[in-house]
Amino acid sequence: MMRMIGSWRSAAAFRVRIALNLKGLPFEETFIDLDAGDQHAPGFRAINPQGAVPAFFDGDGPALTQSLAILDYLEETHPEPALLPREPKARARARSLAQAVACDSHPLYVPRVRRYLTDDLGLPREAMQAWLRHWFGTGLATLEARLTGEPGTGRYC
Ligand SMILES: N[C@@H](CCC(=O)N[C@@H](CS)C(=O)NCC(=O)O)C(=O)O
Repeated sequence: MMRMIGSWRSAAAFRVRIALNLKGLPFEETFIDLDAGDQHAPGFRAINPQGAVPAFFDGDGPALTQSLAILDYLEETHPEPALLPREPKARARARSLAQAVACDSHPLYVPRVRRYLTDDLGLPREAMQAWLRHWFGTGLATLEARLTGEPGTGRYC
């Protein structure tokens, strides 16, 4: 049985949940509360020392972590229906779009970064929210520009 530890509003967990559903793979999901700090509990740190969701299990552990690595695992173990196009340049483009979000914009506004800005650097809440809006906004603007302008864009992303 496949199993995921996620969180209801986690973008990284959404990536894996969407892939599992697209591939029609049954799975169980348990949620932890990131606002309550469940990701720092010793029990969860033993599963993922990074203190981040998703943590994914296909049968026995240890858990697989990092959403894009989990997507690769699902693609390799359950190739159909494929998440990636077949043609190498189209595959590179799909990966580039995924990495633009998962590697460049999303890491800038995860809870641990937001908390560091307010609790460690003493930034007022409004300044932290301006940071959040800035990186969310530039990330989404890039994605939108690419999806609008690039010939490879299909119906869904
Ligand atoms: N690059 C990782 C990101 C994992 C991540 O940061 N997840 C967030 C939720 S979307 C999290 O658990 N954050 C906990 C924290 O920042 O304290 C992935 O794609 O799986």
